Amino acid sequence: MHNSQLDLSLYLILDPAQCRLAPLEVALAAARGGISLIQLRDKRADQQACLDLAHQLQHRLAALKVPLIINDSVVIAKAVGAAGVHLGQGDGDLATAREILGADVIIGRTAPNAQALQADELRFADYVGHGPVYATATKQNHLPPIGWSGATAGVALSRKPVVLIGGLRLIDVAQVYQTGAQGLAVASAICGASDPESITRQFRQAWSLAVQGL
Ligand code: TZP
Ligand code: MG
Repeated sequence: MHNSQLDLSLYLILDPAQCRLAPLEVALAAARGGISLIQLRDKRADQQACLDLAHQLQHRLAALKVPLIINDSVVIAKAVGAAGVHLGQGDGDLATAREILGADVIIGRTAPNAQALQADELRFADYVGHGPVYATATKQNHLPPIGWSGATAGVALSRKPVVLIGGLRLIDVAQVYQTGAQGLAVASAICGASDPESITRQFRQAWSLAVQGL
């Protein structure tokens, strides 16, 4: 399965509510800047608008070989032929998602604590999202921030690749790498930028430097 080539290093959470430019433009700019993965996190009530945006993104990103992950919805992921789905703790069980989507589709799970990181159900998942590292305005009613010591402990505990999330900025990239995580997920740092391509490129460079130990 192509999931073994999963590159979580720089993971954009594309949240239309956070975007300064049109979401599709942000996604394409991030792709040019070197993003490794894009998750559509569209909390709008208008399901048709979500589906239309998912279709457009899938069409454009597949051509650029950037995997598109759909947040919350196995149905939308399946309908648009997305590369994957990301499911929070309340978004349904992973065994069913795997059964519906098949072996080649990426399945991510939010795992905010030790219990979730060690859950048996993760045998159906390809990666976990862990955090929030910092408090963030992007996610409503999020759990208390885990900080860097929590993030490092979580990564050590996890049997799945970990992407850290929550309030992460450019200055945090080296620290993310030092936890042993496979990458970082950011929403507002890229969506809220006036030049999302440039900031993505800076994230990419910072990650490359961290990998090289510089
Ligand atoms: N889950 C935990 S924190 C978060 C999600 C979806 C939001 C991350 O957004 P930002 O703007 O990078 O803090
Ligand atoms: Mg969810």
